[in-house]
Amino acid sequence: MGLVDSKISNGIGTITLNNPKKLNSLSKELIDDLCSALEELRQQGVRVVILRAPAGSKVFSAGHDVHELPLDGRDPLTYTDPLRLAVRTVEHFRAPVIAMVEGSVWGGACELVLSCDIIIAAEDTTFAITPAKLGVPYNLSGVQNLIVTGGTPICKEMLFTAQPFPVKRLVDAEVVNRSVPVEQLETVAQSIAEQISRNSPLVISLLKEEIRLLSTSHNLSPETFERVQSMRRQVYDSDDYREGIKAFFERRPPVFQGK
Ligand code: YXS
Repeated sequence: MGLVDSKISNGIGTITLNNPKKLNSLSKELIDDLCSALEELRQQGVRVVILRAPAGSKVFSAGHDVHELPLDGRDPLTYTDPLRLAVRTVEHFRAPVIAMVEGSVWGGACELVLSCDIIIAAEDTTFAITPAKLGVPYNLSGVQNLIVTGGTPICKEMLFTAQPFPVKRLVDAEVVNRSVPVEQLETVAQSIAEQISRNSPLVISLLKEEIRLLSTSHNLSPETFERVQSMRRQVYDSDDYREGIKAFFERRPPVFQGK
């Protein structure tokens, strides 16, 4: 897997996002490598996986690869898009995934981290959920994941402001399990992984799936779903969507006109 490193030791898998020149942005290539690494660890029967970036990373992940956001009228976040696939793969992975986070986390990478089962972060970590800044119409399952794992109040503030939030805010809101001094990050994550690896993998796998089903059971009528989809199409067909992406590449603040 070129853009991720993967290893296994004593039933504990470790996957390291490793495309620093692109700030671990979640390109299709990186997501394909991540999903392949998880599948390989599943086949080897891991009890738990730690997902991390290289030690000392200033950026854990810069989020969705903006170059891969379509500008031809296609929905940027459909069911089969890489970010959606990555989140589902983590959510459906039979064993717990521990996100061991340092540096800054951006956009869709926040949802990927929040889709993990346990989040341990260095004290100077920040999280910025940025669709409103880029003009991207975030999708229903993504918003649901954010409010289920993060809670509506802080998720609304993060989504509407699109600003970096210090991890302390997310710990206080019980979104992140623990923040620790960066020099303790690996020890704490490894210790939790070892505790999990000593327990029943069948029970843990069942518990993970029960929690997933109970926390996301939602009856959305087809008409409501279609109405939201038409709302999302208005966004990704808008000038603002193109402006958000154009401004990113021109390294200037976007000027959204609301159309
Ligand atoms: O100019 P070069 O070729 O060196 O490339 C630059 C950046 O363009 C590139 N890069 C990215 N390329 C694709 N997708 C990205 N998300 C991305 N982020 C960065 O990496 C090279 C170095 O970036 P640079 O010079 O800005 O580094 P820096 O150290 O000054 O700043 C690091 C960041 C992460 C603070 C800065 O790059 C940044 O703000 N990146 C964008 C973070 C972001 O807004 N991500 C959200 C992407 S959209 C997404 O995830 C969802 C679809 S949504 O928007 O809905 O949440």
